[in-house]
Amino acid sequence: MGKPCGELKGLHNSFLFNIGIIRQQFFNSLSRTDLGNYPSQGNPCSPFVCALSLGGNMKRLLVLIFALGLAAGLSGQSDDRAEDLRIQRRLMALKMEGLIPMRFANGVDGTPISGGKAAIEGIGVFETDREGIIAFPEQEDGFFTLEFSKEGFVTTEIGFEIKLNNLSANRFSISPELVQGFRVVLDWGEKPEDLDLHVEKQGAYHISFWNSRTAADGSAFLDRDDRQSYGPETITVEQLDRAAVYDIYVTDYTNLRRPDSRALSQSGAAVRIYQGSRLAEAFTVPPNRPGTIWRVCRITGGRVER
Ligand SMILES: [Ca+2]
Repeated sequence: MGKPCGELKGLHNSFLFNIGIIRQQFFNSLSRTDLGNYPSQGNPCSPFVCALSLGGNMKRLLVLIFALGLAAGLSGQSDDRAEDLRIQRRLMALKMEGLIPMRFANGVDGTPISGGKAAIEGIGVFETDREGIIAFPEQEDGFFTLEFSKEGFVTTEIGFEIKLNNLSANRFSISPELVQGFRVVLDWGEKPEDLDLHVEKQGAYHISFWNSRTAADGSAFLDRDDRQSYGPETITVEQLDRAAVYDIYVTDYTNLRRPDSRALSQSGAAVRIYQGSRLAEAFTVPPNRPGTIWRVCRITGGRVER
């Protein structure tokens, strides 16, 4: 979801494979079609120029200009973006009605959780609709806790702050239950667009979008990368090695070249660590600090260290 992709076909509907796709704005973003399917990178909402090289022969280079909605092959990504905008408009409409909306999503695939129960201390119990949304009346400023439950998901306690009827983050990702191991889920706000979650098992593997997406032995993997705000971005470690040390951190890819940026600190980022069928720990990014890396925590001896 949210990952731009599409198909390249020849005039007679034949699949075109082994074609290099080069985004002109990002010379390093080269991908190759696999049986006609191609992945793409970057912000899908801006028109872009891309070059296609046939079988690596640059003399037969074709240059195409894609604009959003004009290239049929890109309709998948525009659908995702349109859906996101539609949800944002719906949340805005609820706020105009004097309500405070919240969204709940599956931490592994980002889909909405419908029929979930959100019990908010002192306010009431609400059931998520088919878009995973609840809405409750405006409140005085303060700190609140809610307990989210649904069969098949880890019952999760979430603390949040309401300030001038706004939430620092209104989207929460909930982990499906695990049999063993642990799962790390990152949520954040609208800005920056691309945060990256990392889990590094010392001396063994480093899982993130930019490192390995799957450990060599298959015991840990990136379930989901998000590059269009909000998350979730999720890493599952299927086997918890109690003798190992795991470092968990978040980087701000959008502002990688601006080390003094405060965007990560202001992103409302939250990391939840689930073990088995329980929420082990929850962390929120420290406010008002410059930097593009947030060292969240370490897991040693099978326990999360704060
Ligand atoms: Ca990301």
